[in-house]
Amino acid sequence: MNPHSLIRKTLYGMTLTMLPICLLSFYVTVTSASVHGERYIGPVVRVMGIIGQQQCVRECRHRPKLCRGVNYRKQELLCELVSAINETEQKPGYVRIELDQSANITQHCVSCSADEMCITLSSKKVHCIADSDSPADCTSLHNNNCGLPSGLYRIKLPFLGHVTAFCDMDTDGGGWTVFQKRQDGSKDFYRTWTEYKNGFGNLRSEFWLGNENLHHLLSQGTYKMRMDMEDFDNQTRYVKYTSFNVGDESSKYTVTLTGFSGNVGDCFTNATIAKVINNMKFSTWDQDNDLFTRNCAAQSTSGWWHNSCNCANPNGLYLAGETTLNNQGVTYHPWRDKFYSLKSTRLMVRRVA
Ligand SMILES: *[C@@H]1O[C@H](CO)[C@@H](O)[C@H](O)[C@H]1NC(C)=O
Ligand SMILES: *[C@@H]1O[C@H](CO)[C@@H](O)[C@H](O)[C@H]1NC(C)=O
Ligand SMILES: *[C@@H]1O[C@H](CO)[C@@H](O)[C@H](O)[C@H]1NC(C)=O
Ligand SMILES: *[C@@H]1O[C@H](CO)[C@@H](O)[C@H](O)[C@H]1NC(C)=O
Ligand SMILES: [Ca+2]
Repeated sequence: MNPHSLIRKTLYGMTLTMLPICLLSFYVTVTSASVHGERYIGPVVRVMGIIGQQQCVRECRHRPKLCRGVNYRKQELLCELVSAINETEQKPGYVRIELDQSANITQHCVSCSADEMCITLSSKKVHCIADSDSPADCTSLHNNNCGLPSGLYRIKLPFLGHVTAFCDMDTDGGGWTVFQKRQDGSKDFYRTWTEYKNGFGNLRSEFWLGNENLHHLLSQGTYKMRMDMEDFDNQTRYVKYTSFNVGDESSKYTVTLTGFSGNVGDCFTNATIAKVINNMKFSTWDQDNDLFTRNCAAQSTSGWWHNSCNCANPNGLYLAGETTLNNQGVTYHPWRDKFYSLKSTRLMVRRVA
């Protein structure tokens, strides 16, 4: 153990034992509202297992620039810290507690960043302690905590730092970090290279997580990929791949996959399909990296791993069902052909090693 982390550990140990004495005097005037049977949708910025409700509230107070409230589940002693309290949902077994972090105690913490905990060791001294131990993806959140619901969580990616992601904790065993979602046409997906690089949309509805995020997320290990889709007859299909990787920007975010399974034809790796996705570079209307003489992204109105041009176009226009436009919609050819725009799609990854 290096000296730095030893000091941090010691400090943390001291903090825990001193907390009740030190902090009560500061926080005694702070009111908090709690509601049973509900939780904040979040984003959840931190999950902590096996701690009591009062400690959960304290953990929130220690992060005055990050935490606005907590979701607590007594049954599992599970604590979720959230950074937004403007949206709630009914959820049996939960209590949600709003904290007033605007009280002037936070003035002691102005020197701490949002990624640090503010710990008061005495009335004079405030320490900013790095809030280590952030989850690397939705898989680790899921594996380390029982029964977390699907929703928004903060994860920490190499080089990029903290990023909020949508975690699917329900489908096929859970633990999926979602990188694409279509469901209602509320977001425009005909976007530039830079927008696809950085990500866009609304994590609560439709979004692209971003090629840069996706690349760094996948660089952490071996990941599976799963694509779920639904048509307007409420039929569903999925495909799944045992390995999925996306290169960096210098490779134009080249995608590689292996190990197909699913209940519909394989667009991603079936080598007998001329427009197979495997090994393709990413293309947008303003950056043509495809194998076609013309511009596939412009022709299919989407950013995607175009070949010449594609076998699936999940980022196409939201045309909602039958259409006369040839392959401009949200298509998946082996299922509902080029003239049918799907109701919903979801692409997501889960770490396997
Ligand atoms: C809640 O707040 C978040 C960020 O603070 C914002 O993105 C979101 O749109 C808000 N939702 C509503 C319903 O106001
Ligand atoms: C915090 O202190 C400032 C002045 O120092 C004051 O204007 C403000 O109202 C105080 N806020 C609260 C919540 O007490
Ligand atoms: C599909 O499901 C939705 C919501 O459950 C329902 O309102 C709709 O009638 C269903 N449509 C068909 C074609 O079954
Ligand atoms: C692969 O493509 C061929 C030719 O298009 C097709 O017959 C076969 O069913 C496909 N296999 C899968 C797994 O999709
Ligand atoms: Ca081209």
